Amino acid sequence: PITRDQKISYRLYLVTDSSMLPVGHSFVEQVEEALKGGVTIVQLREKNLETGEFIKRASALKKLCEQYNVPLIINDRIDVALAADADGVHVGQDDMPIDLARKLLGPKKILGWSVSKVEEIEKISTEFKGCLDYVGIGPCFPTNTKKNMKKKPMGARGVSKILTALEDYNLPEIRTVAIGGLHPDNLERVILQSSSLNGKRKVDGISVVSEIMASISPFKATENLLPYVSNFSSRNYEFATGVSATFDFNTFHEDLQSIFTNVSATTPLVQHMTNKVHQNFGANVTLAIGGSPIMSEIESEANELASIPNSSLLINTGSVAPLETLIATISAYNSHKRPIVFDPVGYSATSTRIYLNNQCLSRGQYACIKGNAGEMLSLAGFASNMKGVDSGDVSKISLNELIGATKKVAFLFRTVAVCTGKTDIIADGVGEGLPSPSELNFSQETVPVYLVENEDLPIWGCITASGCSLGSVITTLLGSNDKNSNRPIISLVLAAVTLYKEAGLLASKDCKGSASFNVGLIDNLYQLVKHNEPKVWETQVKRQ
Ligand code: TPS
Repeated sequence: PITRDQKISYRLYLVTDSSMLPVGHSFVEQVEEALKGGVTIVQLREKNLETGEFIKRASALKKLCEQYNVPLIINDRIDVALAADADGVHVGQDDMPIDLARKLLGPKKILGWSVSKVEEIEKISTEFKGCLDYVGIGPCFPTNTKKNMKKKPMGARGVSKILTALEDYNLPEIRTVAIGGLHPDNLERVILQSSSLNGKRKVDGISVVSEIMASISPFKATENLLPYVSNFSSRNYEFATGVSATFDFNTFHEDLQSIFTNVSATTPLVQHMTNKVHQNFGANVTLAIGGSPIMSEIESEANELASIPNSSLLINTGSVAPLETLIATISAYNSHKRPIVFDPVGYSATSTRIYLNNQCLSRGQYACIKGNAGEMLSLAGFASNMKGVDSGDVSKISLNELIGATKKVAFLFRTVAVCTGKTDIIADGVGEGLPSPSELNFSQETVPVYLVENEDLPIWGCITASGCSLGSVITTLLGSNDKNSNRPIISLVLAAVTLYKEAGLLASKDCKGSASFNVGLIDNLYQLVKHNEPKVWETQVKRQ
């Protein structure tokens, strides 16, 4: 038998459900195909079988799993597990307490628990100390598999919270799998984003039900999942932007000129889903720097737009588009590996906005997330008193605190986070700027940070959509990227922020007031790109 002291692989954990088999498929054959395809651990989950039938099925499955040297876990029923001599038991929050389960199960069998809260991890370190082998963390996403699901989907951010708690409570022995609504279209970002804040812990595997049990070709479905879980250590970002590059800050300034040349050469198609105040200004800003703006909130054309070479997407949640349209568009750009910039307008101003923004955040991978100080602080989970969609009273917040929040957002969402303000803070949570792309050296603390600064210009606050339009500039530059130019996201974001701040500085010098500043901003963006001499710009990027 397989015992808990052996090294168990949780890489690809199949949880069964006999109610979702395709017509004509037998339960045992379905599981055997999955075993052949490469699942590393199996859980028999039966909610409606009589005890006798349950034991029969468990015994049959035990024999089968043995042939593949894969452990068999029984859901909930310790008696069934003992009767069939299965290798372990998985219990949910409403099932038997963990210490009791361990007592009944004896010292050798594997014991797992479904968790979703930090308090549950605390219990593992106190009253349940030494009892458990692994936890199933979820649900990540909505799922139809579990009836009457009481818990809300937690997204990768929730998984990261649990992984961070396992580090905080010093539980290195507990293994982890993520579960709930996991499918090939979201696995890469879930695996990339799920990480403890100290960077030491990723999930050990993922667990699925419907992806395999409801498949007409369970062997293929399993085989298809394996590559996602077999390279946990990579920080490869190619799936989100189609490019893969490393960043060298020492040569960044020399590259600036060709970054802007490449924008004109590629004329990126920049889809804006943005608020009405920004639409016209954003379109003009995009045109001024050589992009081609399209204001579209039509779900049925998202896929076509995303498939156009050098397309990119700006989502500004001041947009009036329905959530389903936003999510469908996000999915389209993610699946075409085209970059998305996310601007969570007024992130925590109302519960409606928190919900909308969190839904968007958990349903996509973003190349860049841009916000003002208030937005960045609330995204990072630090308290912030947001007033409407303005940046609230952040005057008492120090630059260091803002840098901390920006690093956290960058790391949590594995994105390039931009916090706008007097000093713009850019944090590279993709870690393209690190000399050695070793996953284990990468944590919230080691996220590289860059600062862009020129004069303090209060006039920025006197025009509408100035922050939103930085989003347009970043998105345009990201759109210019493709396999041919293959630039790191961070270099394009830094170039965009520098250009925009420089244009603002020049516009402020010869404006009469906010209206001519507005016009001057567009004029200067146009001139700066046309003359393309970044060497003479006053605005500078520093590495922190
Ligand atoms: C290892 N659980 C949470 S979500 C879900 C289940 C069964 C359904 C996912 O289905 N962790 C482990 N085993 C469990 N039984 C649970 C958690 C509970 P789908 O992949 O079809 O979305």
